[in-house]
Amino acid sequence: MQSEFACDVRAGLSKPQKELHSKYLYDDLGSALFDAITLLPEYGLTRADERLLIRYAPAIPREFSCVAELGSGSGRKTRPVLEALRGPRYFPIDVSCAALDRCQHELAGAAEIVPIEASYLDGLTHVAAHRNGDPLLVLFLGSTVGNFEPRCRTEFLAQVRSRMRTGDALLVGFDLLKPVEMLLAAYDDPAGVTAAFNLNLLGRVNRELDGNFDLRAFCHEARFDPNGHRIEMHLNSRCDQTVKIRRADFSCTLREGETIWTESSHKFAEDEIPPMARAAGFECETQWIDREWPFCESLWRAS
Ligand code: SAH
Ligand code: AVI
Repeated sequence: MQSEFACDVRAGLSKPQKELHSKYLYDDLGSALFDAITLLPEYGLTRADERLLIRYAPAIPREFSCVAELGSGSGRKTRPVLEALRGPRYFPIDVSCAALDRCQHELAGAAEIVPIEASYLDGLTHVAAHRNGDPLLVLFLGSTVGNFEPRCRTEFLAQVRSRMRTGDALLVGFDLLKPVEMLLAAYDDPAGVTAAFNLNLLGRVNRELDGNFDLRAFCHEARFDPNGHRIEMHLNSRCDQTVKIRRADFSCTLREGETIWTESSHKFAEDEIPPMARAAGFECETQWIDREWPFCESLWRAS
């Protein structure tokens, strides 16, 4: 039987616009490359998020003795929240084992840490069963919400809500619309770190599914779609080629210039956030904005 990864790769590469799901960017190497991206001068997103959390964590209501984080990554930015809540029980949820290891190391001493290696909703179901009636704050930082397609986003947020109780809260980070040049530089940096992050997805297919992608036969491409308000990452084939992926029992051909779409990062307007909260069963209580790198931290209450 084929793994879920093999089935998803096969399905994604069979579409007219070939695609690979962005959750597969984060194997051990991918998680390390993402951490490097957060340090790039051109990628201001993580620093903006961190500035807001340092500044406003003390304003988060103190009642939450249980915190779950969706896609915690290394957890570096989360320390001020855990400290403001005076050491709650903290459940980082991530599909990347490497990210969870780093998170435990990074946040040692700030909370009682219970790592959960799972997808977002499965992880949150587990938290719901183990919260012991404690008030719950769910964190969804870094604008990872922007990696969802709009039609899936509201459904996903409603699914998050259905695992929470009335009075619980969700703190969500949104990267706001900004000049296109800033966005293109952030997703196509001159040091090539984002390119390596993107190409590593093909490397992962080779390693885990016995594929024969030649990484040098692809180039990283970041485009802005002004209608969809999103940056898209693609892998652009430099030539006509055929690729075999043995453990997916699949081969595919690519023409020169054809792309594999690997990620969308949606960018938001401030005023579209409160209606999004309402559509998913929350009330937006507060928005904190960073003007240096336009970014919004939005605190929602489960209504
Ligand atoms: N929250 C951190 C990390 C963002 S990177 C920050 O703001 O910097 C996105 C993280 O989500 C990665 O660590 C990745 O492994 C994880 N992730 C991606 N898709 C996921 C999914 N479907 N379920 C759980 N974790 C996921
Ligand atoms: C995790 N996520 C919000 C990042 C983003 O900006 O969409 C992932 C990333 N992709 C390229 N650079 C960073």
